Amino acid sequence: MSTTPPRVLTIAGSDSGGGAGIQADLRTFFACGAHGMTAVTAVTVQNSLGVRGVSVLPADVVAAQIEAVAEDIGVQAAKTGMLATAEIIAAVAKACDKVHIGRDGEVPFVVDPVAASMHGDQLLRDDALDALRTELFPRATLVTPNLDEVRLLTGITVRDRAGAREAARALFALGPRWALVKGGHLHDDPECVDLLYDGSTFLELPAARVDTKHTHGGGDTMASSITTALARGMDVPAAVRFGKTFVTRSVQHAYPLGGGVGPVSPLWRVRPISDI
Ligand code: PXL
Repeated sequence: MSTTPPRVLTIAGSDSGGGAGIQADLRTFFACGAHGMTAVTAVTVQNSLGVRGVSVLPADVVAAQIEAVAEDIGVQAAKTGMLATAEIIAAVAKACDKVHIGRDGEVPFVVDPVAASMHGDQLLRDDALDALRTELFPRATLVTPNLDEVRLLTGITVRDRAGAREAARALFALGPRWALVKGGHLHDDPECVDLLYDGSTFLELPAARVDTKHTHGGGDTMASSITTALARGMDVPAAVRFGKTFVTRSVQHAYPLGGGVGPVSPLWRVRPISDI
């Protein structure tokens, strides 16, 4: 017998191609030494070329998964990914309140406001954006939008580092304790600078841009590694620094897959079988 590792929960959609969504979250949790649990929201029919279909689960089934694992196994930190509909968002908010996940409960809660895939496939219905803003953001310990999601959520188009500050202020005004604006989509910037804001102090986190098109699941991997660090008791700036390093290394180890976009890979943390 050994010690039970930190238990972390992802509330997210399945990517049949194994690169993003709950599959990315689980492999990141594992690579960071945590026990991963899932509340599945939707099943995407997907490969490296894009999303062919989406089947959304009933909102009460999503809530029941959260409650089942929280009541028995316990959750040290949780994150959200693809939530698909306003009904699911409302059910997640209610279930999280019940089991004390989120801002006024004891359990750190990372809200990654996934809206679309890299191919532009919609993963969140239009009418769900408002639910994300009003029901989940005020419960979040940390929100982690990319620049496309920033534009959808705040109306601000970020073009430079000053714009990122304006966006961080607007996100913070929606109620999370911390907002992280991820600069990876500013393709003209030779660095990927993320900006963390707690309502008073800005923390810039730069990393060199990696020259690869294989970045599927990058946002999920970053949010999951941050969530695991929070479960281990790190504070938010330390957890975000860890997540930034973890995702940068995972992008450096991204690999081609199928005919399209390959995934970032946390496999750099795992020893090959021959090393046993
Ligand atoms: O990387 C965002 C994301 C999250 N969840 C699911 C996805 C994607 C991107 O494709 O398919 C299920």
